[in-house]
Amino acid sequence: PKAIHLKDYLPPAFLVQQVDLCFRLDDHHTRVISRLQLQRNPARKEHDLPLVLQGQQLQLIELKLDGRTLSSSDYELTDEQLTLTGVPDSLVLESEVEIDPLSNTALEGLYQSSGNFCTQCEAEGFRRITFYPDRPDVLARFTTRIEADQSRFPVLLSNGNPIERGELPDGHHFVTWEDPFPKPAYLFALVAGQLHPVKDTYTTLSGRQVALEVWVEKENLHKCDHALRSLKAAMQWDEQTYGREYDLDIYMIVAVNDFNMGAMENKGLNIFNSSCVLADHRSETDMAFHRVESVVAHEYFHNWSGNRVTCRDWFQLSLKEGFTVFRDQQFSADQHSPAVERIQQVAMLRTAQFAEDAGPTAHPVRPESYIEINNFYTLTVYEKGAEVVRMLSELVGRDTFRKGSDLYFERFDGQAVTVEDFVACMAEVSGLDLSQFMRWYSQAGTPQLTAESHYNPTARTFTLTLRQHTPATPGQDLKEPLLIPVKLGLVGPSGQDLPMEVNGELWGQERVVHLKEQEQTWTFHNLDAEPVPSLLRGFSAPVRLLLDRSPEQLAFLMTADSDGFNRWDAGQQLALLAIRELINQQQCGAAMMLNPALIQAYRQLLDAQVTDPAILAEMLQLPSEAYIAEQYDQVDVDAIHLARDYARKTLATALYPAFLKLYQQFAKNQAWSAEAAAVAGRRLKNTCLGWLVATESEEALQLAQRQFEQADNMTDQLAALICLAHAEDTTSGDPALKAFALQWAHDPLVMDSWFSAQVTRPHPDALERVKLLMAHPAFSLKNPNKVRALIGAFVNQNRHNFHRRDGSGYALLADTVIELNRINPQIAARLVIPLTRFRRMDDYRKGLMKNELERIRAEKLSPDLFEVIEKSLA
Ligand code: BAL
Ligand code: ZN
Repeated sequence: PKAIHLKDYLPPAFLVQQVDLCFRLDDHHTRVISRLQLQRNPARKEHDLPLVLQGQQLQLIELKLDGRTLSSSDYELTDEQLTLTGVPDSLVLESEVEIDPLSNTALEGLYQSSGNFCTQCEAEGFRRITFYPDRPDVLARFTTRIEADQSRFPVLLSNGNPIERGELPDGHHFVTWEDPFPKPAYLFALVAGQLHPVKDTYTTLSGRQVALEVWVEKENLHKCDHALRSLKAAMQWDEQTYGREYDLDIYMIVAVNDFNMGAMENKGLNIFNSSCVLADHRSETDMAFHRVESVVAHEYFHNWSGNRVTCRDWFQLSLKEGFTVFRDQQFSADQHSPAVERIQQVAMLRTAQFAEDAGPTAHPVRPESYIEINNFYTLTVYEKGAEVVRMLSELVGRDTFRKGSDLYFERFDGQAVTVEDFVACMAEVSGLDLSQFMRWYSQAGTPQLTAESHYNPTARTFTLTLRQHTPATPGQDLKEPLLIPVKLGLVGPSGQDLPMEVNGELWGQERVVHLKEQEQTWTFHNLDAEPVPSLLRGFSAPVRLLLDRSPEQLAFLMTADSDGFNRWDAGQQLALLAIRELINQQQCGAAMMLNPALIQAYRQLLDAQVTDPAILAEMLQLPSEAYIAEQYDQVDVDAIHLARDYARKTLATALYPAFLKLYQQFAKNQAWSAEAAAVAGRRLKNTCLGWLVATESEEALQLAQRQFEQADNMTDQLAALICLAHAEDTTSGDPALKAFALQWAHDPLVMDSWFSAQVTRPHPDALERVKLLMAHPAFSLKNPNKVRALIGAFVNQNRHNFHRRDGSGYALLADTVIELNRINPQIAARLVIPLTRFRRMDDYRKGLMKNELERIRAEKLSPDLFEVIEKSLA
C-alpha cells in the first residue's frame, strides 16, 4: 500500500452535479444502479484529464456513457478504480454494480447488522457501494430509491426527505428519498429493515417544525427517550450558543448493533452504535447516559461543523472533528458541572492521547501523510484537536470566537475547506497573528512545560520562568516553539488569589500568559510572602507540566486553589508523588510505606462537609495505572500495579469509618432519579463502596452484595458487581456474575459490561477468563462492541495481566488481531495498539512484544494493519 501526502493535494478533475441511485436490496446480490451527472472542474480544465472513479469489491454489470453502453475496451478497471479517458466536458455516466452486503464483515459500505441493512461511508466506504469520485471535496445532490422485500424490510430510509413510495411486484416495495443539500459521498446513508420509531418534534428558532425520529429494534423502544431529550437540548443549545439552526424537515437516528465507530453524522440520517443511543436506567449506567447525550449532541453539531461546511480532504479531518468535539464539550459543560467535565476530559487526554503522542503512531492534529485514513480517527485528531480549538477560543475570547465561527459558517457554507480557512476567520475577527499558533496543527508530540520559580523576600518579587520543549516524534526530529496559553494565578498563604503586578501593570487575580519563546520569565512585584503558583488552570493547554512541588504545597492547593480543575489536579499530583515513592521503594527492595501527607489529605477531604458530591467523587479517584505509567520513560507495570494497590488498601484501611459514613449517607433509601444531584450521589456512593471493598472486610463485601441485589438501576448494580468480581477472594463475585448473566442474557449491551467486569479483574487468572469468555455464546469477533468489551478492556485496562511475563497476553492479542485482520481491518488496527507501545517496556518484554508484532507482520495484512505494524517496527 502507498502513502498519500497532503502536499500532493489537487482539486478534483470532475465535479458531480447530481447523483440518482437505485438500490435493489438482496442479502448477497444487491444491485446498485447509479446515474451521475458529471462536469469537468473549471479549476482543472486546462488538462484533458481522465475521469477516475473509485470502486472496491464491486462487480460491474453495465456501464453507459451518455446513453451508450461501454465495452471493457472503453475503460480501465482495477481493484481500486475505474478510469475513462477522452470523455466530454459534461457527461452522464450510468452504472450497475452488484455487491454482497451479507458477507461484508468490515462494516464499511453497505452491510447487514441483526438482519437490517445499513451503511457506513466515512471515510471511504461509499466506493464499496458504487463507482464514484469518493473524496470529500466533491459535493453533489442525491436522490436514493430503495427497493426491497416489504415483509423483511418494511422500513426504508435514506438522507433528506421521502418524496415517493409504492408497491412493486413479488411483495417488494420502494421509497425514494431526496436530499436537497449537496453533500460529499461520505455523508450518504441507507437503512432498511424491521425497525420502529419513537417520534417527537422540535420547533426551530425561526418557527419551523422538524420531525425527530429514533429508529430501533422493537425490544429497545423503551430506551429512546434520553436520546430524544438530548437531541432537542442540543438543537436548542446550538441555536443559542452558535446561532445554528437545523435545515431539513426531518432528523433521524438509527441504532445498529454492529458498528465500528460510536456514531455517524450522515445528513439527516445519523446511524449510531446502539451503545451511544440506547439508555434506560435499569440497563444502562449514568456514564452511558452521559455518553448518549454527548454523542447525540456531537453528531447533531456536525450538521454545521462537518456537513454544511466540510473538509477539503481527509488530512483536514480535525477541522470538523476537533471543532465538533470542542462544541460537544462546551455543551456538556453547560448541561452539567464544567469542572467535572473538564476533569474527565483531561484525565482521558493525559493518559490515552499523551500515550499516542509518545508512541510509534504519533501524528500531528493534521497529519501530513497516511496509508489508511481509518487509522487517523484518533485521540490526537479528535481530543487534541478539540484542545487546539479550545486554546483558540481562549486566545481570542469567547465572544470573538463566536464572531469567528459565524464568519466561518457564512463564508464557507456549502464548501469543502481547510484548517487554514478556519483559523483565518479567527485571525480576521480578532486581529491576532495566529501564524505561530498553526504549529499546533503540524507538530506532533506533547510539549513539556517546565516551570521554575523564585521568591525574593527583600525585593518582594516572585519570578516565574516557563520553558517549553517538544520531544522528537517519528519523522519529526526538530520542533519549533509553540504559542502556549498558560492560565495562572498566585495563591497567597491564606489561600487567597493574590493580585498580580508585572512591570507596573495590574493583572488582576488570574491571567493567561502567552508563552511563545523557548523560555520566558515573568516577575511579579509587591508580594509580602511567597505565593504558591497555580499554573495551567482549567488545563489551558495540552502539555505535560513539569514542576517540583512539595506534598505540603500540593495539599495546600487541593483545598485553596480557586480553580476547581487545579484543586483536583493537585490531589492527583499528590497521589502520584506518593505512589512514585512506593514504586521507588519496591525497586530498591525496601518495604512500602505510604506518605502520610496523602492519608492526611484524604482525611481532610472526607471530614469536610460535602458541598459538591460530584467533585468529591473525582477527588477520591486515584490516578489510573495508565496515567502513572505515563510518567515514566521505562515502565515497570508490576511495580505500578502493586504500588497503586498498596496505596489503595492503605488509604481504605486508614479511612474506613469515613468512607463507610459517606457511603451510608448517600446510600439512604434513594429511588433512582436522573437529576444531577442523584447522579453525583451515586458516583460518590459507588466510589466509597470501591474503597470499602478494597479492605476486603466481610462487612464491605456484604454491603456490595446487598447493593447488587437491591439496586433499581444499572449504575448501582454494575458498580456492586465490579466490586464483588474484583475482590481479592477470586470467588466472591461468582454468584453475582452468574445472577447478572441470567438477568441480562437478553440484552447485548449489558452483556458487554458483564464481559468487561470479568476481564478487568486484577487476579492472575484474568487472561484465562478472557479465553473462556471468547467461547461464550454471547461473544462474537464480528461485533466490534464485543471485541472492545472483552479483548479491548483486557489489553487496555488490565495492564499487569496483559503484560504477563510469560508473554501469553501478547500472544492472545496477536492471535486475535490476526483473525480480525480478515474480519474487520479497522478494528484489528485499533486493537493492536497496546502491542505497538513496547519501547517503554523492559528489554525482556520488549522482545516478546516485538516477536508478536513480527508474527502479525508475516500475515497478508490489510492496509490498516500494515500501516500500524510498519510504523511500530520502524
Ligand atoms: N465522523 C465520524 C463519527 C464522528 O466523529 O462523529
Ligand atoms: Zn465527529
